Amino acid sequence: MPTPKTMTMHNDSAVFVAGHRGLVGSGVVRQLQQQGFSRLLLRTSKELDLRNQAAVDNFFKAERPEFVFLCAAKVGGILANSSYPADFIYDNLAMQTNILKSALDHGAKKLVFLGSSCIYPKFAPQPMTEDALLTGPLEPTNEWYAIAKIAGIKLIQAFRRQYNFNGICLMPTNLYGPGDNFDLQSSHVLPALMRKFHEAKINGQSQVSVWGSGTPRREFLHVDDLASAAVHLMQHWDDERIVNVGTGSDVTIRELADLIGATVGFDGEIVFDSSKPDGTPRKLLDVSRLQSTGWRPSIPLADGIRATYQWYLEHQVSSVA
Ligand code: GFB
Repeated sequence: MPTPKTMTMHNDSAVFVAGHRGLVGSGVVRQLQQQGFSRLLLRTSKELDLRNQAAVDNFFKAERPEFVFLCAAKVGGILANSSYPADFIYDNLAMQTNILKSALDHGAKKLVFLGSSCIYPKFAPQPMTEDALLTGPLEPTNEWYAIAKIAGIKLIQAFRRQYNFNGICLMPTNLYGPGDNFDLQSSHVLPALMRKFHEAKINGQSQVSVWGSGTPRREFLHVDDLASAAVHLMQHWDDERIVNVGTGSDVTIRELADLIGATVGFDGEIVFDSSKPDGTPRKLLDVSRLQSTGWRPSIPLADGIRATYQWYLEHQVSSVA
């Protein structure tokens, strides 16, 4: 089987960042701009509905992106995932399939696909190596999203094998940072707690409710680190083997809550709401494959939380009721 040719992005390469308004896509755009890439192709979801195959195909036909970062995805926290299973499986399957097929048909040189650490089995040995994929049952709260992402990986591996298409798959851990979703129902834990603690401090509340038992462990990566890894791997990884992207260390939800509470300046009580799900007990990535490419994260969690809180303070007016 022939191996796809190594392809390097140049500053004037046409680069499509799908989902550039989201947490990940906006981080990738900032990273590309900082590194001097000047031909970025960007479309809002209003301008281009990625679930519409004909629209996606027309876009690729007209613009001929050479490199593609597939950051567009329907994402959300534990409650959103279990409340809207159809959106999480359908939207993700449709967007990624349309983009991949058009990238193949219109000669894109390389594509980076972003998956998620929730593709691994609920009780995978920790830290989770890439080989844990498809070795056991998934966490039920997010199996719809996980199945879509696993299908994306398999689609890319099949395109590589059958069509010599140069696509690579990165599996990021839980992400956070500027541009995150702070809606209390649909967000992930980190932005949700930041907003809850902030509003409790402003309103003089003595308690904040944190979902679940506080014992699950999660690994958090700042989106600017993820974006730097994605650009690095676009330039330096050419292999059908998937690559975990994380920090290699994790915290309990209780520790995270303490850290965010201290950063925000909330000095009341934290109460755990056991009527809400815990989800996977632990989700720590083994990052040896990533490290073997020479990449390391640079933003410690405490610094990242401080910077994200600063961003939240500057942008919260429109996001807080
Ligand atoms: O961030 P989160 O929703 O995602 O929840 P997952 C992580 C943990 O934080 C769970 C707890 O144990 C939650 O119960 N938690 C505590 C909270 N308070 C809150 C809160 O106010 N809001 C939220 N959202 N959680 C998602 C998956 O799983 O992670 C997705 O559903 C995706 O598929 C994403 O993989 C990265 O880590 O549990």
